[in-house]
Amino acid sequence: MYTLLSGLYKYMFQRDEYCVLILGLDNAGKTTFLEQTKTRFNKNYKGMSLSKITTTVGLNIGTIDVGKTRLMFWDLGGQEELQSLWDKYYAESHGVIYVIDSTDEERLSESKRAFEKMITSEALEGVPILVLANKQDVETCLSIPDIKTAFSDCINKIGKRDCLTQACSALTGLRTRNPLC
Ligand code: G3D
Repeated sequence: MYTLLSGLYKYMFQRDEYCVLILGLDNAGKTTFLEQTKTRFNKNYKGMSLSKITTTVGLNIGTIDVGKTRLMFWDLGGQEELQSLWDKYYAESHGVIYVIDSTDEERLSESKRAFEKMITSEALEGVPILVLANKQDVETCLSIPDIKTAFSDCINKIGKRDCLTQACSALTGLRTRNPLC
């Protein structure tokens, strides 16, 4: 009887939980994206003002529920010295959101190197990746084809996993769909 009731309880109330890493260089907009997501999906969430967010040092955590699924986001600091900590979280993750600052052409190759290191990690093999070309609200930003060119030599390292690139603005919530790979 207990087993039956506990099974019923689990069926009705237990959620599938997935852990999603938010990675990218510092200043790419990871925390802004996380706050925007929490504000949109959590009805009563009163987040901080998006324009007042400063770069992540350490780790920010956020949770949203979508139907019976719970997504736990881990927004990791992107400074060079913190990138070495990313792989400590790989084994736990079910997906990665990689955020690129589309306004920062100077650091695009640095972002590509960090991306390449991440996708070639064995612990992330097969884990789906969403690449966000962020800050598309800025008129002078790089386009998806520009970013695609800069990242072109990584594409064959993505393997068979699902990978999609999306142009967006974490600040405004703007979204346009531009599949890259
Ligand atoms: P990080 O967590 O990746 O380090 P943050 O990045 O979320 O802290 O964002 C870094 C800066 O970029 C912040 O500006 C933030 O407002 C800005 N930013 C984030 N996303 C967008 C976006 O989509 N569009 C624009 N225009 N700016 C964005 P400050 O001035 O506080 O450094």
